[in-house]
Amino acid sequence: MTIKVPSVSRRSLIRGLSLAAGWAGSQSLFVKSAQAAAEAQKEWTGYTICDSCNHVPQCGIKFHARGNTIIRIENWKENPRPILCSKGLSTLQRLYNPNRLLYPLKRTNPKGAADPGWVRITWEEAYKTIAARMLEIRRTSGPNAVMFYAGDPKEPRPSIYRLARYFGSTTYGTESSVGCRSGCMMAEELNFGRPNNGGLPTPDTKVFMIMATNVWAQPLTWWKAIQAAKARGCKIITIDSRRTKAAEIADIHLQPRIGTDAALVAGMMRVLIREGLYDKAFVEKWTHGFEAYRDYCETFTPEYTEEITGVPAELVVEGARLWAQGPGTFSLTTQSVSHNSNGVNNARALLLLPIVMGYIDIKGGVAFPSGPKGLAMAAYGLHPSVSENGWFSLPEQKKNRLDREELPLWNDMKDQVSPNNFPEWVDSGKVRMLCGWGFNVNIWPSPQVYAAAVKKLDFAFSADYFYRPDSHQDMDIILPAAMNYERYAPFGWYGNKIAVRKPVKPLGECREDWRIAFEIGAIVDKPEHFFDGDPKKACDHVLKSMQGEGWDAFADALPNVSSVPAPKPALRKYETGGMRPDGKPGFNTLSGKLEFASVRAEKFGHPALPVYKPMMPLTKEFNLRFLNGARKPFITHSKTRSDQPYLLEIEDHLTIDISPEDAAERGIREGDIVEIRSPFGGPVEARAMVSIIVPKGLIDAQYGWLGKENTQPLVGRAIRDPMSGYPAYFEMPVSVTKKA
Ligand SMILES: Nc1nc2c(c(=O)[nH]1)N[C@H]1C(S)=C(S)[C@@H](COP(=O)(O)OP(=O)(O)OC[C@H]3O[C@@H](n4cnc5c(=O)[nH]c(N)nc54)[C@H](O)[C@@H]3O)O[C@H]1N2
Ligand SMILES: Nc1nc2c(c(=O)[nH]1)N[C@H]1C(S)=C(S)[C@@H](COP(=O)(O)OP(=O)(O)OC[C@H]3O[C@@H](n4cnc5c(=O)[nH]c(N)nc54)[C@H](O)[C@@H]3O)O[C@H]1N2
Ligand code: SF4
Ligand SMILES: [Mo]
Repeated sequence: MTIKVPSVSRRSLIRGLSLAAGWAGSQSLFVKSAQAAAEAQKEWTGYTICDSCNHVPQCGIKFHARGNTIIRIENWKENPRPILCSKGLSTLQRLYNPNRLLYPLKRTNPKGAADPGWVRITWEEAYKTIAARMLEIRRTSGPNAVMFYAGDPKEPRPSIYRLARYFGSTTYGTESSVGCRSGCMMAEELNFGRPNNGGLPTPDTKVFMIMATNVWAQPLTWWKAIQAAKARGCKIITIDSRRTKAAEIADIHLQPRIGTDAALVAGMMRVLIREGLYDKAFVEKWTHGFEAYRDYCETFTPEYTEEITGVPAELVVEGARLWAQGPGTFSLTTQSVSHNSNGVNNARALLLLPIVMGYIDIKGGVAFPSGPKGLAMAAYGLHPSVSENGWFSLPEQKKNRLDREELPLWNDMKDQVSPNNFPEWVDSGKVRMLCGWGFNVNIWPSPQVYAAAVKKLDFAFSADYFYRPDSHQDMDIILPAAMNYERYAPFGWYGNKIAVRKPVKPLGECREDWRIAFEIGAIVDKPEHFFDGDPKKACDHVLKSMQGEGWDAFADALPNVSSVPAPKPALRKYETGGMRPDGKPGFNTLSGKLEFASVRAEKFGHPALPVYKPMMPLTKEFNLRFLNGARKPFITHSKTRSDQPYLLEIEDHLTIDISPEDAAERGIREGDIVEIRSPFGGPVEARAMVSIIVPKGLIDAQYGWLGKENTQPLVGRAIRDPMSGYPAYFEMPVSVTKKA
């Protein structure tokens, strides 16, 4: 890619100007430039939050700048998340990476050409072109033909929601609707009537269950809290298919084969019920469908459970008995459990364990906090006063949404479209334009199918930090996004604590994602709907709508983090109406109770109970299961490789873990280059690490490496969870052979 960027040095600019201005003019200019030089040397302290793992832990970053250049970063110790990990610490390398996108670009060669012929254009030209296409496509094909999409970046989302909403398109999807945490969140909503992925143990917690949550995917504060709980005597049960750090700290590690959690839970539930260990009174009063589930679990004797899950029969019993020594809480922050063809049900089954014990909204149990007004912002950076996402949930919007027929339950429950059939929508003319933020075809199985769809669109643009050939090659315009050090929006939030930023100015012509969305919105709709294009103004609006002080008061308090008002914590809110919007006792499910049998799932043709369903069978040739995407502490998806090259020094290849037995059987030794194949694709090349982190029969790897190390072509695109539409990233049977 060649991009022509005119460069004018500061000195030549000053020389040219002073010649033209004459002696008197140049003297005052001299004073001004001396001031500017002093300004450029002035040292100051700024604050921001990290977006390098985008898990919304938002660890705080304090930085020291000289002029507009950041020279050093450190932990922001007043921030509730005060410890930076390797990825966070290396974000300065990303900020000053010479490959960063700095200017808007447009293609000058036709789509499909080997060289798109990118040239620099002005923001004005970019916006005019984009807006004209949006309006034209809406006029000829309706608003839903313009698809809005945000990849992993969570921070731009409220502004994109708003843009799509005022433009009138319900074709708004994100990485969360492709395949992240929303599958588990669906399970939470089906069981509890609202999202709840558990929380950390409190001093009253006696047992903590880590459900398929990877320490390496969490901020360091998470791990420290678990170590502290362990030290004060809290028992730990870890349910993870691998022997992770979380497994090693556990009193009992239950290690089911991936995709078999529903069977493991059925086995444990049978023990809890038969031994009378569960909370009978709670179950009778506050739950729905218990008897049907109890009957279902009867088949799952400890021995049968072992047969399916691989968890020894005696551990199934011991695990259940330990869990009964509560109060207990859990952590299911995961994505893995929901990324197979029975994912939502596996997660639903796990979430029945706290329910059957009545560990719900009690001291030391599963907390259901009532946050500040508009708590929805806890979910992926939304705040309704910016996103106006309620509009997407109106029945008339849901009715016309493109996923209505394909995924009725998802359509009913979620306000984002499931974009996994985007290629089919392009082929049938339902989608003609893509407005993307952080759009990455490699999020999907068979990414080439998505890249081909981009090429077929009438028009596509994406805003990103970097130029990504796989995804951007056949787009029309690429926009440079400002990074976390350079933007105001959004602020960080931790319950009711709010951390605003003090940023540097963006490099080149980068702009904040919120600004880009608002400025486009102001052209295709009314400027007054878009905070005059100003992200800071929008943040101010959110803070005030939560009855907080405005932005400036929060900024003045830095480095301290300020709060917005929140209701007093209360327990057993289901007794007093605090769990339902109508204020009645009970839960916000269709039955009004916690559900063993889901009325809503059944209504849309799914089994009411979270039953076990076998995954794609292994074969003689493809005889290993592939856990395609376990997190490592120095890698985030496709991002951290060349963006933050310090991290490449830790590991510079796709690396699989393979058990000592499987390695020996295949003549593979540590460090060997191996080839992975599945019924759907390959070979994918990786380096082998022989490790007991995986049991026999399983290999794991990261996703996000490119070219011959890209693992996504190994995943069958058609294999999905029928409830969420999520791809089965963690299900594929594969073969592993040493490369000749
Ligand atoms: N096989 C397999 N596939 C998976 C997964 C897995 O475990 N295994 N995990 C799934 C999950 S949970 C997720 S979250 C997805 C993640 O998948 P993606 O959404 O593809 O995530 P990334 O690769 O992190 O980033 C996408 C792009 O966003 C850009 N970007 C980053 N931050 C910003 C920003 O603030 N603004 C803008 N404009 N651009 C930005 C990056 O430069 C990058 O090009 O992958 C999913 N796919
Ligand atoms: N370092 C780092 N941190 C990240 C990210 C990153 O890319 N890198 N990504 C962020 C994002 S977007 C997300 S969604 C989260 C994901 O966070 P997590 O879901 O916590 O992380 P994973 O490593 O995907 O999976 C968690 C654990 O589930 C186990 N597992 C897999 N399948 C099964 C199963 O079927 N049953 C059971 N019981 N266990 C299973 C795996 O062995 C793994 O240890 O991490 C976030 N944080
Ligand atoms: S855990 Fe690491 S990458 Fe994630 S926000 Fe914190 S410092 Fe950043
Ligand atoms: Mo994710």
